[in-house]
Amino acid sequence: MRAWQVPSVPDVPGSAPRPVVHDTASGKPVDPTGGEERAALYVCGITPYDATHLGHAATYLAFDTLGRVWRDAGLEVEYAQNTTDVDDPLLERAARDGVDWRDLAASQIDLFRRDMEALRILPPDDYVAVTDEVERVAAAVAFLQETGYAYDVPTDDSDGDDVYFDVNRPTESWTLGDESRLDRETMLALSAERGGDPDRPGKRDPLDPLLWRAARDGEPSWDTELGPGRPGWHIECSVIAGDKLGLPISVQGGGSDLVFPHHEMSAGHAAALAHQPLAHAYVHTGMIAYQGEKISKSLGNLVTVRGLLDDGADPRAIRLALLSHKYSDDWEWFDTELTSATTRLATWDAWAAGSDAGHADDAADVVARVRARVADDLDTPGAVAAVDTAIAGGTAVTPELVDLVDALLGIRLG
Ligand code: 5CA
Ligand code: ZN
Repeated sequence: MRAWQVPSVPDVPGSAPRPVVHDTASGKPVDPTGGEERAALYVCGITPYDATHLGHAATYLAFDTLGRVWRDAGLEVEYAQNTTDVDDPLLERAARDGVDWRDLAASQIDLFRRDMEALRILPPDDYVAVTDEVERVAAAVAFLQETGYAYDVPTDDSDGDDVYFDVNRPTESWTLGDESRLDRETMLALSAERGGDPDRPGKRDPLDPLLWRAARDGEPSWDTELGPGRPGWHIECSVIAGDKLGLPISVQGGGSDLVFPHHEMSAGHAAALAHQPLAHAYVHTGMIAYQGEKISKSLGNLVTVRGLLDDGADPRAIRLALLSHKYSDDWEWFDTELTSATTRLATWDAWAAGSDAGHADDAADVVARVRARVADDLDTPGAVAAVDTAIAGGTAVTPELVDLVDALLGIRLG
C-alpha cells in the first residue's frame, strides 16, 4: 500500500554514535542492530477508525527519530509498519456510524498520511494493510496447527472453528512472560482489558490468544485454506514483520499499551513460526494523557494533529512540543505545550536567520552534543536543551547546525 511523502533529510558531515535504546524485554539499554550495518524496524501502525491523536503522533515521532539517528550513524534502515484495517474496534465504529468499514478505514488512513506528512515523519518502506495479507496470515496459522502450536475452539455462532495459540507449548526462543516481564495475574488483567478473551470457554489457557476468527454473520471474512474467517490481532504483526524484514528484526516498536499482550504474543507467534526471536529489542513509548486520562479513541478525549493544524499551529511547533518530552515517559498534554514550543521555535528561527555575531568554532561542539543526546536512548529533550544552550550562549549559526536540526529533529529552521 502507498505510504506517504518522504521528507527531505540533509546529510550532515560526520556521524552520530550508534544509538542505544531501552529494551523492555531485558530492561536494559541495547544496540538493537547487534553491530550490523543494517537496522530493521517494525512499528505497530494505527487501527484506522478515528483521527490521529497526539499519542499516535508522539509514538511515530519517537521511531522517526530512531530512524533518523540510525541514518545519521551511517546505517541502512529498513522500516515496515502495518495498519490494522480489519479488527473489532473498527467494525464496531463503522456499525455505530452506519458506514462501510472499508470506507471508514480508507478515509482514516488517508487522514493519517496527511498528518504524518505535515509532521515530516519518515514513512515506512513497506506500509502494509492487514487486509492485503490475509492469505499469508492464514498460511502461518495453518502451519502453527500442523506443528502443534495452534488448536481449534468450537463456536456456536459460526460454521467453522476459531483457532487459538497455545502459550504453554515451549519454543527455544520464547516462554510466556519473556518479553513483558509480567506476572500471570497482571497478564490476565491486561489480556481482558486489551482485546483478549480470558473467559472464553474451550481454551487450554485463559491467556491463549486468538489466531483466526471463523466467519460470523455480518462480519467481513476471506476464503482461505482455513475456511472463511479473518486474522487475529497479534499474528498479523508477526507475519508482516517476518515477511517484510526477516527475523529477528532490530526493533519491535509501539506504545507501552502494546507491551502485553500484543508484543508478547507477537514474539511468541514468531518464535513458533520461525524458531527465532521476533526482535533484538522491544521499544515502547509512554502514554500521553489529556484532561487527566490517557488520550484514546475509545475514551474520546482526543487532541488531534488535524485539530491543532486547523487552529493554525505550525506543524514544526507540534513536533518540537512532542520532542521536548522523553519518548518513554508518560506525560500529560496541556494547551501551554504548544505555546511554549511556538515561542522556542521563534527563537530558533530568529537564530537561524541571524548573521554570525557569535563564535563559529563552537558549532562543532554543538553538533557533537546534539548527536550524543539523541543516540543515548533518543534523549530529544537533551538535544533540544543543547540547541537552547547554544543559542543562549551566543553560538553562531552555521549551515551545518541548521542541517543537523533538520536531519535529527526533523525541524527546518528559517
Ligand atoms: N493497530 C494496533 C497496533 S498493531 C494499534 O494499537 N493501533 S492504535 O491505533 O490503537 O495505536 C497506534 C499506536 O499508537 C500504537 O503504537 C499505540 O501504542 C500508540 N498509542 C495509542 N494511544 C497512545 C497514547 N495515548 N500515547 C502514546 N501512544 C499511543
Ligand atoms: Zn502490532
